[in-house]
Amino acid sequence: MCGIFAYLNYLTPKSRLEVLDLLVTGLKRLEYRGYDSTGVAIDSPDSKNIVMVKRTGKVKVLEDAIKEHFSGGEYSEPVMTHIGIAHTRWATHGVPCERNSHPHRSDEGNGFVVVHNGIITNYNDVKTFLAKRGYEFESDTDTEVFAKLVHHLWKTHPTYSFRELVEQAILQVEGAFAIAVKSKHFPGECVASRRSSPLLVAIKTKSRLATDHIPILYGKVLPRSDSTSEFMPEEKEVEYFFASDASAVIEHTNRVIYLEDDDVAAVRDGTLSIHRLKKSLDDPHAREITTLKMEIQQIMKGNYDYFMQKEIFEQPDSVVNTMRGRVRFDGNAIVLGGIKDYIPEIKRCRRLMLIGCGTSYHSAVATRQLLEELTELPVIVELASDFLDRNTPIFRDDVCFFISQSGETADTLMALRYCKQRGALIVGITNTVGSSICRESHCGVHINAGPEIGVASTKAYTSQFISLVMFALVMSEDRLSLQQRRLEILQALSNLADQIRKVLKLDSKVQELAKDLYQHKSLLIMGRGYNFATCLEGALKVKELTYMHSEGIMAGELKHGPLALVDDSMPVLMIVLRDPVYVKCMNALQQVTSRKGCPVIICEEGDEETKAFSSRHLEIPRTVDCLQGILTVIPMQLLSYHIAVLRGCDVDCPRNLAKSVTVE
Ligand code: G6Q
Ligand code: GLU
Repeated sequence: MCGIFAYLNYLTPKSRLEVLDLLVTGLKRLEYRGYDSTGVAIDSPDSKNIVMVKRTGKVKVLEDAIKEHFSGGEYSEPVMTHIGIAHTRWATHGVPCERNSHPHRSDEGNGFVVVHNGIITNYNDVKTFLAKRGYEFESDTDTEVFAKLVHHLWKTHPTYSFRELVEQAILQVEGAFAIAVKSKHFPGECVASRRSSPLLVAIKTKSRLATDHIPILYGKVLPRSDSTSEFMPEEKEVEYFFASDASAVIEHTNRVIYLEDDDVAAVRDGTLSIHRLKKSLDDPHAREITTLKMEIQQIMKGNYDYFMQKEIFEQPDSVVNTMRGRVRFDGNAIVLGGIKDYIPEIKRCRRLMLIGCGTSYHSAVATRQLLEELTELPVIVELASDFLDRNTPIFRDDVCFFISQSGETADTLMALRYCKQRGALIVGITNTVGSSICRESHCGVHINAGPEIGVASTKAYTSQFISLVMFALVMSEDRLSLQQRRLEILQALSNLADQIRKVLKLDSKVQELAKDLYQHKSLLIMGRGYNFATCLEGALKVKELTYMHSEGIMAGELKHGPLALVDDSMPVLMIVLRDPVYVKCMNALQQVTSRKGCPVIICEEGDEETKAFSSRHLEIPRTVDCLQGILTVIPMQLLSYHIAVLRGCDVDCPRNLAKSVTVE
């Protein structure tokens, strides 16, 4: 949660207005990560001070404030070297308001200013320490202690470099953070670091970089003449961007370095160096400069009103991208390059554990039955937070899957580390190349759904679903008795994109349905078997986007309680498809209609018998039972989207939420 963006231009003249423009655009790209308040810090026109603007609300409010605040001509003068930092917040400590917005400062003179993503868990201790030394705090955040701690260290260690000050401060704080620090005492320099929250450095030069890695420095700083240990571009002019993720930098450069936990990246005199205080045996000697494959169009809305809408409609393509290069429909073969060397080990395991949060967890629920069928192994599905609360026993012969769109979710990452320490094999299923979960897994599958900006996950869900189906198919490729079943699934996968297109054509019908439902207080979504996950996921979408109460109900549980909710006014949606649990679903449907319930039925095309139970239905094409969940979830995504629009909710940025939840 929260987006950090910093921009440093070295010998590349830019006016402060241009810098502000860059900062605001960067924040807009990161807004999905948190959007309750924002702020920027740049140099004053005489470069002797730091000026900050902060606002409650979204980046647009900040943008307007900047236009108002910086109209003077002095801000249009080009500066050769400058560093600006910016933040879009998802509050964890202190309500969203200007006072709590980032950047936070060390003192009234703005000596050091900091933007932070994460939580400093020992902030109370640090605060008490600093308060005893005369520091007064002006916000309720944990972040402010960091700025003041750096200031305190600067006063007590006047010979320390900027990087050393930040390093010393980092040693004193606990918790999760990505930070970027700017100082008026160290003009033109920027220091950034991370622990458990994501951060990357992007490099822009005029000509192609001559190197593809930056060596890591350990311990105290080496003499400045040791240029081989630092990144010094061929030409002197260089621009650096620090950002929480790649979507904020891709329009400027595709050359990035993903920082690792406890890396400290410092830019001084246009030179970037990466330091670590301690060296451990498995540390690499250098950080790689990666070339991003993302295209700028991928993060633009195009003709759609909202990112979420665009992402729903991208699903015919995103599911194909997930299978691309992996599924060979002609030879019925599947290769998952990221895990193929581990398949023999996985086949020998005691059990498979699938761990995630929210929508990612639902993708595990959706595919559990197929995994049990095709792997013949016990499959355990866990919510990461609950899994950790229980200190669940984990063994060396367990294979643990960590499913996460962002690859940064704190609960999932903590669960990963817990299982890794206990010797389990770690498989990451993520959408974000270079994310923490990717890097910390032994092996994994990139779902390749493309950037997902809307906070409510849509295309990532269907791609996670398919990735797990592909894994089940790989695990069963040498099982003779399962070949017919595999062929049936492969055949269905090859038709999936067209069938999704067909389901998307229900859009206007779903919109009409949304008009019937949007003023209600509640919506129950019922189903079972392969479609239970759709009920959970549909209800989550409705809750997060529309702020209506919604519940996904296992139809088999109806008579054990939820049936009491049903009457002639309670909106109910029921998934009743022609699969092995059809008869049971029909029982549930009858239980609902005999309590005067008037459900909306999701059924198979042309299923007149089922349709006869209600006047409102959505028909979806027939597919193999284990893939139905992909087709049934799409009407739910559309429905929650349309209800949200009708209720005037912010579709891409629902209240109180953030795309990447990097705190526990
Ligand atoms: C749903 C949300 C949310 C998300 C979890 C886990 O619409 O996006 O439920 O799925 O917060 O996030 P990751 O998949 O990034 O770990
Ligand atoms: N803990 C900090 C705050 O509440 C940062 C939260 C964030 O990651 O946005 O301000």
